[in-house]
Amino acid sequence: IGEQAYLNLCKHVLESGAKKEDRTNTGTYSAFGQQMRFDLSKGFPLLTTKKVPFRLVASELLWFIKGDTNIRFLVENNNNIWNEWAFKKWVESADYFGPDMTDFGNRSQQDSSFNEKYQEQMKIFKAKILQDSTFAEKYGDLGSIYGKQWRAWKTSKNETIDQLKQVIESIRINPDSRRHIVTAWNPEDVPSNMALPPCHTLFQFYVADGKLSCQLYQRSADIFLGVPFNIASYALLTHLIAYECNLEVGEFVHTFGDAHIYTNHVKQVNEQLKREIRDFPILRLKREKGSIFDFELTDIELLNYNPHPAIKAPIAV
Ligand code: UFP
Repeated sequence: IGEQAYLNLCKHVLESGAKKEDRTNTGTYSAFGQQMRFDLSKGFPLLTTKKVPFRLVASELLWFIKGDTNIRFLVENNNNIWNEWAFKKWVESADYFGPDMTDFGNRSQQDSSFNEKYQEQMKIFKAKILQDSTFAEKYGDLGSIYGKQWRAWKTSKNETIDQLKQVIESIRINPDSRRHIVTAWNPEDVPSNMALPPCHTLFQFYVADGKLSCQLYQRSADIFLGVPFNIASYALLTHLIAYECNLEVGEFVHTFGDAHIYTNHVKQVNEQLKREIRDFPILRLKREKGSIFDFELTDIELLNYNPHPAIKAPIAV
């Protein structure tokens, strides 16, 4: 339970995980079908054994909730976590005239002179996204990712389903229902219309004793870099949906398919395992009333977060 559950998962995968090759050719230690639980009434589960950038978690989640799939909103909020996916579309298009950017993810990590060129093109790309709305419409949009599936799932009759609004309605009207589900996994859109087939695949809400709990099924999990972020994101989502439904927060249950540690993260994980757990911070939603669909970043406040320093690691692309 709590942060110890995360550290235990790390230990378990390092000690007993299967050595497995993967799409990115990095290699992983992997375990299938794991679970962690966080009692949200006992603090907000932002890991303390290393610093996790909450601001990025919050702005990405608000972006999903708005149903936005264009990186412009994120870039405006100085959140660059989705830039590479949009950048890829641009550098592979006929509108791009800069130096060759093939395989930029790997090359920028291995070749410093290429990395300079890449950083320069990325800077140009970001500036165009911010300044040129036609360009942003064309190259900033990531297609059928989370925001789209949550808020405007496309049906075979060419209508849309707002899963998030529907699940909020169903929690309010029929809290005991066992059907409070939102799915991001749309077989029709995987993989051709998607930058990345959704990692956080499906989530379900549950109400008991006036408390809202949430369980996420994450099909694939980069335990060191992705998971700390994913825990915080779904914990925040649970808080926001609870606020919207006038409920207290219960538990966040995080269930995994392939939970893996990349071989080039092992050193970092071992360093983190040596650190002592501190108290979780407190989340405060500053709005007295209103809807989460109008929330802004400034409405979300995190108090008493005193983590150990961040630990850097290469991201697998
Ligand atoms: N990944 C996460 N969490 C996320 C996200 C990605 O852990 O929110 F978007 C990791 C999991 C995996 C990789 O290491 O990204 C996705 O690769 P694949 O599609 O091959 O599972």
